[in-house]
Amino acid sequence: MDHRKVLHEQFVADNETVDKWIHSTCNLCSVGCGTDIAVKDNKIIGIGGIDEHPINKGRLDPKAKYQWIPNNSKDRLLTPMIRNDQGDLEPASWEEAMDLIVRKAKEVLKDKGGDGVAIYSTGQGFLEDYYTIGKIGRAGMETHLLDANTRLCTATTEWCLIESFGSDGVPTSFDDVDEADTIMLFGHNMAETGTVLWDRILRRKKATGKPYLIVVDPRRTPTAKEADLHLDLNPGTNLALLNAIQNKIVNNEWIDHDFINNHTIQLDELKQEINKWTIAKASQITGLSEEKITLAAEKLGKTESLVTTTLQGVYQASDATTTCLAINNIHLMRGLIGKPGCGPLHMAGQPSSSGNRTVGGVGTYPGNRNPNNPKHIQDIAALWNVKEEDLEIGPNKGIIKQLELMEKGQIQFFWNIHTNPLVSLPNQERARKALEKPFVVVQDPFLTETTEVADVVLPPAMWGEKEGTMENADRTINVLRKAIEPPNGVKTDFEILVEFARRMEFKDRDGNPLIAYSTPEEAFEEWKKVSAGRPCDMTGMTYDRLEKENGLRWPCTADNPEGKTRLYENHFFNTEVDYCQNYGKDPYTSRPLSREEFEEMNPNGRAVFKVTRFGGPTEQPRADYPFWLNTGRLIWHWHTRTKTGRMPEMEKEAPEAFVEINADDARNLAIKDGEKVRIVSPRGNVEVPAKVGNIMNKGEVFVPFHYGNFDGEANANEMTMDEVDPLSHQPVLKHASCRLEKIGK
Ligand SMILES: Nc1nc2c(c(=O)[nH]1)N[C@H]1C(S)=C(S)[C@@H](COP(=O)(O)OP(=O)(O)OC[C@H]3O[C@@H](n4cnc5c(=O)[nH]c(N)nc54)[C@H](O)[C@@H]3O)O[C@H]1N2
Ligand SMILES: Nc1nc2c(c(=O)[nH]1)N[C@H]1C(S)=C(S)[C@@H](COP(=O)(O)OP(=O)(O)OC[C@H]3O[C@@H](n4cnc5c(=O)[nH]c(N)nc54)[C@H](O)[C@@H]3O)O[C@H]1N2
Ligand SMILES: [Mo]
Repeated sequence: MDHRKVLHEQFVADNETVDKWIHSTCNLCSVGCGTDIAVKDNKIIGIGGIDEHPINKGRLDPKAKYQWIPNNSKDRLLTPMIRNDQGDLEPASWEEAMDLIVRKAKEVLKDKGGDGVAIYSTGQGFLEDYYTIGKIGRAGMETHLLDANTRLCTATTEWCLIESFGSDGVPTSFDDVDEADTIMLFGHNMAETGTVLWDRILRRKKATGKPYLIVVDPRRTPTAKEADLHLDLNPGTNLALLNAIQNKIVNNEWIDHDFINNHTIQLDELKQEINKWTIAKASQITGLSEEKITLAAEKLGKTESLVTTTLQGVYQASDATTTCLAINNIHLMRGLIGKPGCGPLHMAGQPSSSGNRTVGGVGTYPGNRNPNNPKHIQDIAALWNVKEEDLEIGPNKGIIKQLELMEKGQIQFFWNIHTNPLVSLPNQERARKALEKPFVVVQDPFLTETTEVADVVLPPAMWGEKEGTMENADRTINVLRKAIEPPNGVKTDFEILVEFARRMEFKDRDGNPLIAYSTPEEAFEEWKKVSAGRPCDMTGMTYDRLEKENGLRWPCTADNPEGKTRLYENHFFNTEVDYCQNYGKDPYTSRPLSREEFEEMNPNGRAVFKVTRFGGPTEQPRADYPFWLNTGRLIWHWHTRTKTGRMPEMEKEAPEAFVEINADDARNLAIKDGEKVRIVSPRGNVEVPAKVGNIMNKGEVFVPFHYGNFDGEANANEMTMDEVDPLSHQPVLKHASCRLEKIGK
């Protein structure tokens, strides 16, 4: 396997002949590139980009080319494990493992009811898995404690879309990036985290000069280097910048009065807030020059078409949801939404995190339904043939809240599916202690930091070995066919969930099994009925169409069989009182608004300007901790590296953690390039080599968060903060304070 060749975007092990190519989708990142998997003798031997796939037109990300290597890894788990009395994990049969899990779940349910059990899943699985999790979670275990790593990822996307437009679902699609005159990438390092989409933008820019690119990021990232205008603002000051920009646009009358009058409400309320935001005030807070802010406001105020992307520099920052609301406001005041090349493109990160939100495995309710609207709950009860009172309806509890409930001894059964929280959660020491308390099931193909606290480990089949669908960041549903049979000893996530439901004897109101389907395709067919009439309607899709037509965007119905490139083309939003996904929350206290309050606001199909009051980061650099700590991604690695850490080609590029420091700071602290330093935050510390240069501004450092799963590695999350955004409950992973200590060599 050492010598491989790249043929255009096909990538096959050397000297191998391919028996067959199987239709699939890349499982790294939310772009959702169509891929074919090369198979020989029931082994994956390579991958190729699908030329006709509209999203990637054959292109592949560097990591994607190796994503089948971990499947063949020698250290894959091929049998369940149970922790024995000595505290060690030891191999067990599926029968023993499932039996123990079911016994424990029943015990906790009997003792604590649904408040005692939680499922923490993922944005990297299949829609059919998520739908099953939602159904057995709500109607089987009657718990409201459903969450996923999407809480760390794109919970903010969901909330900002609900607040402004009435429901989740990104208004734009990737097709719009091909038409926009201006693209603003806000806290989004697309060159490293969405390489194929980035390539699409850069090719057009090189050929036509368009789009004008604005990049907002405190670091000089590879993305920022291509920008026409790079705004390297102070960390955590996104909203200060956007408030001044909103003010400038409104006061210069660069606004679309007809659109505002006919299709929006509450601009006057917004004006009262943003009127305070002069360019000078924003300049003082953001550290950007007045000229730069003015230029940005002019560009955004005058461009005829605009796509704005947001990602972790917004979602994992303070004022996360409100910052996105400000971006929605700018699109609304300019009327730049629901038309070609226009609209906010609030990104997803993981390959199917949007899908989990859509079908309700993650604390949402299936089909963008409103937990506070009894009619919607009646709908779900009727569709599932369960009693309304048996559907657990409770306030959404994010993972940080769940940690608190573990600390208190309330959550006693915690099922962790397809995520590695003991690397990826903030404030690791707290997370570790909390996760040591309940009975923990971990479903993962490898031993990880999280399996260290597991009572039972279940080994799942991996990508390429199972069938299902995924929803990418622009509402495209792709189908992934099973390329090979999984290795002996593992089961698919879907099979495990269905088996659990059977053993738990979950029933509908007629005494029939709650989960009546047994294949992913049957689950998809059932889900389609649940989606009918809702924003995410998928009744027009079939697995066959998804394969033949290389993905379809929702909504996709009999009337509209090709799916929708963009939402709200008629400028009618999902804010009717009985259609909307939520009545929204008070932005400062996060108190849910009542139906009466929503009716009083009376949006009735119009979009809502939300007031965007700046709060700023709570933990700020100070004497003991004078630096900003920023964390994030490298092009070479995927999250906690359980996959890319097993790809020699990627490991070679970035084998260990490091800290990026500004050259002036390094000189002041007498730290040389490559020298080891200790980074200390109020919560923990790590020791890593320094990378000295000009990527960072003075007073700011950056540590990639990909390390910590393998022995002796430095985990950035020992230092990060578990404070959350009040609306989306997403943790502020991008900003904490720290100091640097020179330790030499
Ligand atoms: N190579 C690779 N690609 C990936 C992934 C991966 O692990 N590796 N993961 C996928 C997933 S799940 C996700 S969520 C996405 C994430 O994709 P991105 O959000 O693009 O990646 P990050 O590096 O987390 O953060 C983006 C930028 O936010 C900036 N930032 C920090 N603070 C601020 C601030 O206050 N304001 C602004 N405007 N910017 C700030 C950081 O400097 C950083 O460059 O990537 C997806 N793609
Ligand atoms: N400091 C800091 N922390 C962060 C971030 C940051 O920017 N900074 N970003 C956050 C974000 S946006 C994200 S998305 C998270 C990601 O964090 P995680 O979700 O914890 O990271 P992954 O490494 O993707 O974990 C996926 C796990 O699923 C396993 N797995 C692989 N395939 C399968 C399968 O088919 N079935 C099952 N059951 N398991 C499988 C893998 O081995 C791995 O252990 O990290 C978050 N944490
Ligand atoms: Mo993410």
